[in-house]
Amino acid sequence: MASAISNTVLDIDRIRAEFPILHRETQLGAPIIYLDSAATSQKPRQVIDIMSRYYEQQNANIHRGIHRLAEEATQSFEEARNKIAHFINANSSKEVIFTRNTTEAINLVAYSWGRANLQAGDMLLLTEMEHHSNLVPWQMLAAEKDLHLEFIPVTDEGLLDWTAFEHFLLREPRLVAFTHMSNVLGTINPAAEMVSLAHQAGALVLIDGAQSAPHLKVDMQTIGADFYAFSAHKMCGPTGIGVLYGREKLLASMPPFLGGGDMIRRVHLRSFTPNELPHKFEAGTPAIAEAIGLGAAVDFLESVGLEKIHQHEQLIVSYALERLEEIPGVVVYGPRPEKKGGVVSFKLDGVHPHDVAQLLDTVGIAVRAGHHCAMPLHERFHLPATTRASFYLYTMEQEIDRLVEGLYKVKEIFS
Ligand code: C6P
Repeated sequence: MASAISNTVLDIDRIRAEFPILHRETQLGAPIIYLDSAATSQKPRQVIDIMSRYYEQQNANIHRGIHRLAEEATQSFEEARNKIAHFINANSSKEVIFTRNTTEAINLVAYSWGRANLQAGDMLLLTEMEHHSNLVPWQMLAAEKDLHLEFIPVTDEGLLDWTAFEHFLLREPRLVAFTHMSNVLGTINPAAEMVSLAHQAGALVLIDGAQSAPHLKVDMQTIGADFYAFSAHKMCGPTGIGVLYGREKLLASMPPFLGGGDMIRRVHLRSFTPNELPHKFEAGTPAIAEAIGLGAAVDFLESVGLEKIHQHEQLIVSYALERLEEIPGVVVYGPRPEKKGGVVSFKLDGVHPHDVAQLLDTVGIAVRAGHHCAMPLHERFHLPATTRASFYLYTMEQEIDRLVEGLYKVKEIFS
């Protein structure tokens, strides 16, 4: 049963009823408290059901067969693409490329656009708050092509250093690549403003939307980025599928990433002609059931409303910060609630973050501990690791209360 804050914006009981796993009891005989949605979200019944229905009634390969099942499967797959194009307000479904996840989407840009367009000495501007997915592909490319990487620093408050950003833009980077929302600090970066400044400086912009697309209304026309990458599994959809949005003209000018079936129009023994967008970037049999599952996830999120989801998370994160800061010895990283999404990373003095997470697990609370695939950001704050609680549309304030009780227990054990 939910209480005041939880029901301010959303009908939380109705939402939670859609997620079977939230009713699974732990060894303690109570429902699990899942505070690890930044790692992966839980899935509503309509996503699980549509994927089972696909395998029970439609399963066939797509874009190949001319039999009824193949036609139906192709139609469902392409309908999912259309839903996603609508969800992010792309100009056309040709701008929606299915990948395995955010990581593969960013690698696609590094390999295809990066290899074809960058030359020795070119500069790429990243930030200190990037997930490894938006660092390592560029490091690999920089080593191969002798590129120059620069990083917008992060302030003590957990925001990007704007003066440094403007300063770096004067050096005319070819690409600015940044996360829309940090998976550690929760910082929501002012994406549209950053894109506008980067474009004025002549750079293209890639945004890592892994943590933003699930929680904020992301509109490609308003944000204006050239590339935007996200993963289904963090937005109520299945694992194994992600999206690269790219501006159509840009994608059309880029060489294919992987070679094989479906990405070609014609093949001869010594040559091939690539297919049209979006198929040019989708070699081999794709994750068909997963794309359909992502389509259902997008329907679900839209039925609740992204604005409402964000408002709910703001209330939950404000409450979480207020409660956590009451606990002596807890230090929380990242900006104030107005500038952040539903992610709270913290340390508890004298206790290793892994011990915190392990002890919380014994009382049925799932959080993540470690560097969260953002080692340079942890180095920036002189931290080997943090404990992270992350929230979603199904998170209730009572779960925050249980987290706080759990942390007091951890303190007791280590005192
Ligand atoms: N962050 C977390 O616990 P993939 O693995 O490709 O779906 O997403 C990668 C990724 C990229 N950017 C950001 C900002 C992310 O948060 C993630 C995934 C998870 O924080 C798993 S490490």
